[in-house]
Amino acid sequence: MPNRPYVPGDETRLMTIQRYIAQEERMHPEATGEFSTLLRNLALAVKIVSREVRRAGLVDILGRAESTNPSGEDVKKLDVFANQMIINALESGGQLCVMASEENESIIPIPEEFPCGKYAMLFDPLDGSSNIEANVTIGTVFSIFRRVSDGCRGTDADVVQPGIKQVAAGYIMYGSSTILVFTTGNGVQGFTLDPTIGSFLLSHPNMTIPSRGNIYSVNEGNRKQWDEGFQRYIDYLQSNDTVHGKPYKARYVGSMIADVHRTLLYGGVFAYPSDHANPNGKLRLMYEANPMAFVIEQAGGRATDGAERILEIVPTDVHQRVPLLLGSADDVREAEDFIAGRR
Ligand code: P6P
Repeated sequence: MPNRPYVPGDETRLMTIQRYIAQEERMHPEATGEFSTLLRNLALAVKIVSREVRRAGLVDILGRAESTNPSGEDVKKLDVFANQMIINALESGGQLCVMASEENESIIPIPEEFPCGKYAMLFDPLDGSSNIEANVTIGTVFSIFRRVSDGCRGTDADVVQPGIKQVAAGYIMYGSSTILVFTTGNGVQGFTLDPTIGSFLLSHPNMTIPSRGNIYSVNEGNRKQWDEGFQRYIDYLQSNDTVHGKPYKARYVGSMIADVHRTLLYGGVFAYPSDHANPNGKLRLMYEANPMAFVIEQAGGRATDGAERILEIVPTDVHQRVPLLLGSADDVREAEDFIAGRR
């Protein structure tokens, strides 16, 4: 059955995420159904997170949680809720051997009372949460690996793997609508939540990114700390060269998921590069850069640290930072040329 996208109003063409996952499972005779159940449970968890995000201004869930995360960043009440919601929804299903979260310093073991499975999942429960009070788009990012350790309970080795080993990755964006975008290595699919029936419906089948765009997305407030090559790249994008489609437009939300989703749809480049103050950039490799790199590459784009492919970086720590450039392949390669001094 083709992945017929949902046509608003045509209720006979519903391709729910459940049906899509079941269809994918039938295409893999070796599938045991564990992976499908994991995705379904994650979809359920993020529907509840979406509900809380949408009514955050009406219930006592805004504001700080009087704690900081492993990155030393203020934790918001909604961060805590989203983190616990995802852990509670997934720890008992029997598909995971271990989890890791931006909000938790160490790995999150599966409690003894629950069976353990063959997958390990990392997630950023609510990326961009500094924007919550301003009602700016935020989101959840996830990355799933097959376990590498023996035994039942997982270990650090199961969550600290190169991005090329991911079996699935994606994000849920709580924006004007709630959209779940993910890949299992077979292209990129987007599902929009229809709150009237509580289902994610296939709205963006087989998403692909243009080979070149005309938008760049970076925090220009860091300009004076950027390496010289990246400064020259942004100067180049701002040059008055209309024959070659310049100047590019500047768009920066400050929520990675919103900036990456726009880049996926419209093309161009999103960057959080290294700078003199942050030689490893700001974004996290394991639960921000890796999942986004998997999605962007599966959509035909490119994702590097300015030189090396993100997915081939061999990690050493679950919370390590990495410089990130991703988006249209031609744009990212052009940025790399400036960074390397080839232009
Ligand atoms: P800056 C949000 O806090 C976040 O982790 C990402 O979602 C976003 O891309 C980045 O930080 C924004 O950082 O330094 O530009 O505010």
